[in-house]
Amino acid sequence: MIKSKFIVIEGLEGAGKTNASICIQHTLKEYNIKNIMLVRQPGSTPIAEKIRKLIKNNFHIEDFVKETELLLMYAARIQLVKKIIQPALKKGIWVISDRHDLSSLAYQGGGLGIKKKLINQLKYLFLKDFIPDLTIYLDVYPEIGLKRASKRSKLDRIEHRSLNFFKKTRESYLKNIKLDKKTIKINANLDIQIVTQNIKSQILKWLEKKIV
Ligand code: Z5A
Repeated sequence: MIKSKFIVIEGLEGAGKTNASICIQHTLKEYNIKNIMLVRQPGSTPIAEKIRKLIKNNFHIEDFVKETELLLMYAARIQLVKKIIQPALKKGIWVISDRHDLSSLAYQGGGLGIKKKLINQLKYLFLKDFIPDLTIYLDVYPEIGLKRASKRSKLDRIEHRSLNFFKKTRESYLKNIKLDKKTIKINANLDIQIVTQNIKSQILKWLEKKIV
């Protein structure tokens, strides 16, 4: 038996996080891990879903100050971690999260220019050393990811930002994952079947290591 784990999927829009989440879930089930919960950030509690709507949809009320955007992301995250994720892990439930704090470092840090030190201080203040056991980072060129996302549905407030914003966001992801031994990078520009196969084999390798 492996103790329940917190697995995070990260990447730009259109990277294929939805597909990755299904793939990870199936791979865990093949391994006889059946107690699994899927969550998304921001969101997945009633309050966090309200914050999600506020962040994604309000183009026209007024511009968000970048620090306000960061604090709202953290408010939603703290609500989800304390109310849902940590209690689930304690009960032996595995949690797969579509995004976590690497998103704040990439979007509000890299994209909007808030200092990394400040974001890390905020994280430590409320979540201490609570970190994912594994992060799957799906690396996609913004041009490709945004094209996929725009085919799927109307773009939201953040998705309307410039290509340069998303280039800076990706650069920040790449810089930050270099420092993190618990992150696996997957080339998400490739055909969806190849990406899925690569995620599956990386998850299986990781699970093997957890058992030994
Ligand atoms: N945000 C933030 O700024 N700071 C934070 O701390 C957090 C979040 C936590 C959340 O919105 C927004 O909040 C997000 C970041 C910000 N905003 N932006 N921009 P969201 O959850 O709605 O947005 P998202 O996470 O970016 O979701 P997404 O666009 O749905 O991305 P995805 O889940 O990775 O994409 P997908 O639905 O899996 O795939 C999109 C389409 O591409 C779909 O039709 C797939 O079939 C297709 N696809 C996927 N992979 C492939 C490949 N390999 N080839 C071809 N087609 C593919």
